[in-house]
Amino acid sequence: MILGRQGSGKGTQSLRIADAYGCVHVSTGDVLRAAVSEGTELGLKAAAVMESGGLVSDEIMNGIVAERLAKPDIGERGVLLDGFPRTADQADALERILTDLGHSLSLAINLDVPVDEVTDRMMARGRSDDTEEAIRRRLQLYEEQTAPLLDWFEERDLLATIDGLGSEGVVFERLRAVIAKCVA
Ligand code: B4P
Repeated sequence: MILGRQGSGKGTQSLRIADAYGCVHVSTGDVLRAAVSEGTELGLKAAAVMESGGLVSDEIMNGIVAERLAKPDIGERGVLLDGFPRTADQADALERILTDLGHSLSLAINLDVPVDEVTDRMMARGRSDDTEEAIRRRLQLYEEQTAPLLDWFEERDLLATIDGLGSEGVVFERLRAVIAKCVA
């Protein structure tokens, strides 16, 4: 799985990793954005939360991930989780879901990019939820809810912190180096 501040490039690098290793890419942000654009019940619930820079509820997110990880392609190809877990409750749920399915987590990548840089990247990205206020709120929630998970992964000896500054290609080579140790 890959975690990091919003705008650190998780989505960008996840596409490269999935392409290089043939694993399934599960992005909770993509699932939510698809639901919003299709106007489903989930999308209607998620839209306002995302626009404000908030986090969609743990109950909803845990349900989405549990359902997706139960599909057979996950066992066949392996999975890269992008943007989940983001809270302690989601991390506990992930551990339970994987145990129930007979799977386990092999690596947690922390894509480390400083606040000033992710702010610039999100302003340049210009997604509809990238307003100044939403960006400020998202980064505050990251420090409060997601950053403490780094200790959770460290305690389980799963954490690798990668410098996310530099070109996309340079960052990808750093990621490959840690993934290689894990899949060897
Ligand atoms: P996500 O879809 O996960 O997106 P993100 O964290 O904002 O960005 P990411 O890190 O993927 O950065 P990107 O590659 O786009 O979340 C969106 C929202 O969904 C959340 O705010 C939340 O509301 C909700 N959500 C998702 N998961 C949830 C969960 N588990 N629980 C609750 N709510 C959840 O890169 C950013 C920009 O930088 C791009 O423009 C990119 O081109 C550029 N970039 C990338 N790499 C670069 C590099 N090396 N150098 C320069 N620019 C680079």
